[in-house]
Amino acid sequence: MKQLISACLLVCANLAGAYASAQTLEATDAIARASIPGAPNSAAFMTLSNTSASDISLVSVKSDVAKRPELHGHINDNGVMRMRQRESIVIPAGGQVVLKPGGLHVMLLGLTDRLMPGGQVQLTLIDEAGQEYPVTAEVVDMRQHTGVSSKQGAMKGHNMKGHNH
Ligand SMILES: [Cu+2]
Repeated sequence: MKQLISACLLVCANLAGAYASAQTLEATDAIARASIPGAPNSAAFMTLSNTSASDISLVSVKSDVAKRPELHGHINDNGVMRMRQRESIVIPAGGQVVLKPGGLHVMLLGLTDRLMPGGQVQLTLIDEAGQEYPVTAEVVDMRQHTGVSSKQGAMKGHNMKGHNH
């Protein structure tokens, strides 16, 4: 009887410990790049905030929209930025990591369908302990977005110059 009780105490303590140290990861501003017809790949970007007291090391990603979703980063290869698959993306305890174009990103290789602007993409980030973090990303036409803002910038510049040229 005494053994049973101590066994229970041990298990209960472990469960409580596991619950207390449950890691939480919040994804904000999650977007996926809309794909043009026939484009095989896309990418997703977001801000990841680790609200737990332990580092979270993401090691893989799942998604139904791509045959091979991967964690990617960029490396400087003799002055040329190239993207490479990463074994992990670590979000430090209490810290943030931003996934953005030209930096870390979720690569969506082998799209199973076209990503249309206004749609949504479901991603599941997985850490080294196997814990899953679901993320919903809004599909955004980033090409058009960039074009519009640079056009606006150019027009602004033109207006500011006035009749000087
Ligand atoms: Cu990539």
